Amino acid sequence: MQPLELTLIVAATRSMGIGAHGSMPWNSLHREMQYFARVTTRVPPQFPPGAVNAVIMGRKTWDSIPPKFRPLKNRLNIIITRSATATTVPPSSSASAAAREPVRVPSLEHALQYAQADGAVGRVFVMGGAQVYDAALRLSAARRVLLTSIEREFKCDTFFPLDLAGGQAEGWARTSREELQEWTGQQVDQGGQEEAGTKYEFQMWEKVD
Ligand code: FOL
Repeated sequence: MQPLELTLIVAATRSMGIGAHGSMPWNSLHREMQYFARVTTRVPPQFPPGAVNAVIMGRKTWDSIPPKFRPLKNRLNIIITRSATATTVPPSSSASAAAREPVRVPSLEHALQYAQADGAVGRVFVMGGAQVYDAALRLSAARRVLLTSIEREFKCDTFFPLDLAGGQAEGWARTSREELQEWTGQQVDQGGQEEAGTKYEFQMWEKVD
C-alpha cells in the first residue's frame, strides 16, 4: 500500500483568517468555491478506475456546509467528531465510493486509517477547520497546502495555524503556477483572480525535507 499523502486545502486572508462565527468570513466567492470543488473531486489518472478522493473535515466544518451540498458529492466525506465510535472499518466492497454515506470517526488518525484501508480512495484532502488543520500539520504525511490567499481583510475569529501569507514559512516552499496547474489539473490565470471586488490568488506549497 502506498503511504498516504495529505493535502490541506484552505482559503485564508493575509492574516490567515479562515472563519468568523462558525462560517466563512466572506460571502460566496463562487469561482473560488468551484475551484475547491473541482480540485477536491478530480482523481488523477494514476489512480485505479473507480477511485474517489476523500475529504476530511471537523464536525464544525461539516455543520458549516449548506445542507443541500452535504455530503460533498463524488467524494468520500470523513467527519471527525468526538462522539464517533472507534470502529472505522470501510465496507468490504467499496468500489462505488462515490455513492457512499459520510463516515464519522473520532480522530484524524482514524480518518487516515479509514482512507488507507478503503482501497478505493484517490487523493486525501484535509479541509479544516483550524483544529483539524493543526493536527494535520503535525503529521509527516502532510505534504502540500493548496492556499487561496484572499487579498482583503475580513474580521476573523479562526485562523489557519501556519503562516504562509508572508510568502515564506519554515519547512515549506511555494511551487510555481505551472506545478499548481499540473497537480490540480486546473488552469489558473497569471496575476491572480478577482471576484465581487475581492482579489485572491491560488497558491500551492510543498513540504521541504
Ligand atoms: N478551501 C478553499 N480553497 N475554499 C473554500 O471555500 C474552502 N472551504 C472549506 C475548506 N477549504 C476550502 C470549508 N467550507 C462547501 C462549503 C463550505 C466549505 C467547503 C465546501 C461546499 O458547499 N462545497 C460544494 C460546492 C458548492 C458550490 O458549488 O457552491 C462542493 O461540492 O465542494
